[in-house]
Amino acid sequence: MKPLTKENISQLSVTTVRTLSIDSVEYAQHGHLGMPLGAAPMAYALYRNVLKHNPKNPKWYDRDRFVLSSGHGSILQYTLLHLTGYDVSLSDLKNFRKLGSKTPGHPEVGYTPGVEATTGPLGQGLPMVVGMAIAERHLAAKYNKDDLNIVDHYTYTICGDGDLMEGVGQEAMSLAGHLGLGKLIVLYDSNDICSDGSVTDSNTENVQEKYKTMGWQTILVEDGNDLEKIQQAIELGKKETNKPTLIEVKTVIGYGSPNLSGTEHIHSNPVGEKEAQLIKQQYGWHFEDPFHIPDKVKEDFSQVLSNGLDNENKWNELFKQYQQKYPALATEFIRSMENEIEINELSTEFTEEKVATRSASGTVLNEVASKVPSIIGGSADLASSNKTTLRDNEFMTKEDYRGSNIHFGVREFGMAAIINGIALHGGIKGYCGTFLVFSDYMRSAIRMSAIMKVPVTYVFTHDSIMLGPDGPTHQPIEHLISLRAMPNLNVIRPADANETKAAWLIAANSKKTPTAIILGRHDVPVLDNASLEGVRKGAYLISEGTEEATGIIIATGSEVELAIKAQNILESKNIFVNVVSMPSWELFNQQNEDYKNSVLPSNLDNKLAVEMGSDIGWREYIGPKGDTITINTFGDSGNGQELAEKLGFTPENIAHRFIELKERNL
Ligand SMILES: Cc1ncc(C[n+]2csc(CCOP(=O)(O)OP(=O)(O)O)c2C)c(N)n1
Repeated sequence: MKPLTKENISQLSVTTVRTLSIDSVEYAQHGHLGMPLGAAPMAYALYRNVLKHNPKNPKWYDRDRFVLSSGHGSILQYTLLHLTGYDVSLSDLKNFRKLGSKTPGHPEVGYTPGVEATTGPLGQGLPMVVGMAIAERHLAAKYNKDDLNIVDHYTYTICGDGDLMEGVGQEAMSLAGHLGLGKLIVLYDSNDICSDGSVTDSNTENVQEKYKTMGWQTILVEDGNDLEKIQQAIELGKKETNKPTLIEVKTVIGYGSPNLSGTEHIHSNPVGEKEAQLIKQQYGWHFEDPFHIPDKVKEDFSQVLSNGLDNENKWNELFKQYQQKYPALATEFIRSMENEIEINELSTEFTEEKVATRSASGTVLNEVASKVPSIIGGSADLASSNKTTLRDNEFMTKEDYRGSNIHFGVREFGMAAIINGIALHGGIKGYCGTFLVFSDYMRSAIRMSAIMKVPVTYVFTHDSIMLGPDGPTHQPIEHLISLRAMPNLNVIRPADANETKAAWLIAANSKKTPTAIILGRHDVPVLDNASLEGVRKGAYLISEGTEEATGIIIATGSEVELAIKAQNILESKNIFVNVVSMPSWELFNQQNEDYKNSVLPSNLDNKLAVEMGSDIGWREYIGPKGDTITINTFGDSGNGQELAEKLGFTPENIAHRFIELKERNL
């Protein structure tokens, strides 16, 4: 690498990025320093010279998006946010990794102005930028008119070796190549080192060749300190409009550290005061005070603010013209970007006697799409099973991004993480679907939706052993409780078509909480008393006993039908029970005690929960003397109905088990 000289103002700025990173990590006595020291020049090039952004308005619609996929190098991003004038102060840098700070351990969207996505789980930054780039192309295709390109920006990320080793990154990059996302540029911080040592201990593939075959333009920058070459590579990336670009920038991890650079020993943790001094000496840094920013550097970065303001003003002018020419579209665009579009009601009527909730979902989703112009989504190659296709819309292709349907291919994890990126971009409501059992593949991305408060919708069909012959690998058991265990995720398992409609209303109007709608494959009756208000409250009395109830059968999804049939059997024996449909634990938990007690009175001991899934968690609702009919083993291959009977999911057995429970509690 060329030595850095402080004569050059850009180099001095890069050095300042490095020294601020050193000081912040030393101050915190925690954090990853290796990546920031190696990748500082490319991050500087982006923030100082490339990004179209206005630090004073981090929400400007047409800003370039940047995500630090190597989230462990967060201090690099915070340093640049500070230097370029975002609302991140020097004391925020000093509070790096402290409780309640704007500078958490990994970048977290919503906490730090200028952070577009939460990163840290390696690999997931890549699908999120792919999602953002898809969103940009889709909105551009939809809203840009004549020469009024109101949506016209690039998406950038810096990723590391770790990101590119993760499967989820590869799923997303493969789709990005397929869709020809020409405005996506990935800078690959190629330092050959990861946490445990050399990348070659586990990886020998030719990264560039690999992504070339996936339809990417690839460029090599041999010296990660060469700002000019980095800049040129980015320009080449911008010129290639039909392919996404991967720029492999060769860097040295922990650049400048005489004893640790180029090794895994500087990947994480502070280097200590002595080594920190040695690194600064190596840079020719003569300032004694920590967190020092030379005036020349401040001046250098001040250009970003004036450029940003100019760019945004130009866009404002453009948008004014657009508003004059296309007022309705302009309003729709703003409302979509602000996520203001709400649905008051859905008019779909279900007149059939029986309909599978997955089919009802498909019908309702299409009505939702007719009311929410900004909805896009798809399935991981199971659209016809998940009923996720928007019938009046095309599929998105490389040639035409207007389609609201996306063929995600068999890439569940990538799909979910891409949907997060699409939603984070703004302007679009995202959904995606697969079988419930494969939610495990997507779990980390679902968790990221919940952490980031991104209100995407997951459509999970084939929700129980009732799917039958595909057998235990396809029959979900622990999945419901596993999803319910996740904070800030609404899990809704509707009992019938009308509860499904309610679930979609909740999902489509959600502002900060993702929703998992859990749907069945087999037909269930359209129930008489299914209630939107009841679903909103998570649980409600769907069928009242004709005389004072001696107990309650609580059921979810398709088991509500069985519970109501069991209620009838019990009534024929003069035993009266109420049936509670409980589509969502999370929504029920949010109700006040009076409501909860009115639905599940604490003075009624005989509570029997019926659900084709694990019994974990039901005790809270059935009380100390209640019981469950659930499944705590894997299922079996065979006819779904026969399997259900074998496992006790029949009205007769439910009635029988209730009588047993009642007698036990006498
Ligand atoms: C999914 C996931 N697995 C493991 C980690 C822990 N981890 C953080 S950084 C890292 C190594 C990453 O290597 P690289 O991308 O080369 O980063 P560099 O060493 O250059 O900083 C690991 C394993 C993580 N954050 N996410």
